[in-house]
Amino acid sequence: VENQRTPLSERESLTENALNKKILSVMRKKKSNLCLAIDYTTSEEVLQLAEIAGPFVMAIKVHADAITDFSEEFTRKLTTLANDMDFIIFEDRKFGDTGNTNLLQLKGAQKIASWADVVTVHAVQGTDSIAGVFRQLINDPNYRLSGVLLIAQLSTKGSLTALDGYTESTVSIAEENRDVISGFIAQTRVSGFSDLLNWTPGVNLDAKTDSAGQQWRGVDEAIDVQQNDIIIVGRGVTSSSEPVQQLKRYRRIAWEALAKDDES
Ligand code: 5FU
Repeated sequence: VENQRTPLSERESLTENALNKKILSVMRKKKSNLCLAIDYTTSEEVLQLAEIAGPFVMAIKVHADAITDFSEEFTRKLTTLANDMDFIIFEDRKFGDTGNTNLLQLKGAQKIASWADVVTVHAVQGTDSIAGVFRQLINDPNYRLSGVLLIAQLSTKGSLTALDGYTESTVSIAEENRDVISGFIAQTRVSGFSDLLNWTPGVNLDAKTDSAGQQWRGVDEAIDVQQNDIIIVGRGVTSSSEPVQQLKRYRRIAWEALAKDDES
């Protein structure tokens, strides 16, 4: 089958990309392919849940520009938690402009390149505005940033990423720049390269839509059928009155589904 997943135990040695080597090792150590999307609007709420979630997740995703009291103190605390609890910090900024502007924004008010391990980038602006600029920061030891996820498919209803050729063109950009681009945001597995990781949002075990464009499906669909590597879960956990129970639930179901590859 095209774009079939390689068992996790074989992936690390097949991977050159430094960020993905780290991610794969964290995943195996913590037995987790769960990334938690914490879309709370105050620093305190985000940090509180990050601390609780730390043991169960391999990554925590934030939207810095949704945090109303965002500050350097917040990112200092978040990076300390990430270092102590071994999770990846993922800023879902979705950069999508000229290379020069992308660079200004990465170093700008929020200093994203200084605290995020990985950021999302739209493919729409083309290779020259992506690869060189991000490579420059990723290779600079003064910045924490170590990888990029390209948006190959959005989870939203009616997304234009479904237009003919868009996803395929995105995948080509990634496959040709695998030192910088460590994977995709997608709904289904989009590349046959086993060193590119497929992260998938739009996962919820108890709801299908949010009436604002989001489309959710279950973990079996996302991991078994659509062959993704990592699930990104937001409100399935963050809107629950029992977040720890939900974290354990999503982590267990997603890990069991992924670990099946290594048994067969
Ligand atoms: F690129 C994408 C996408 O295609 N769909 C998404 O939902 C990103 N996301 C993010 O994942 C979105 O911005 C949220 O931060 C998160 C999903 O959270 P939810 O609460 O599970 O919908």
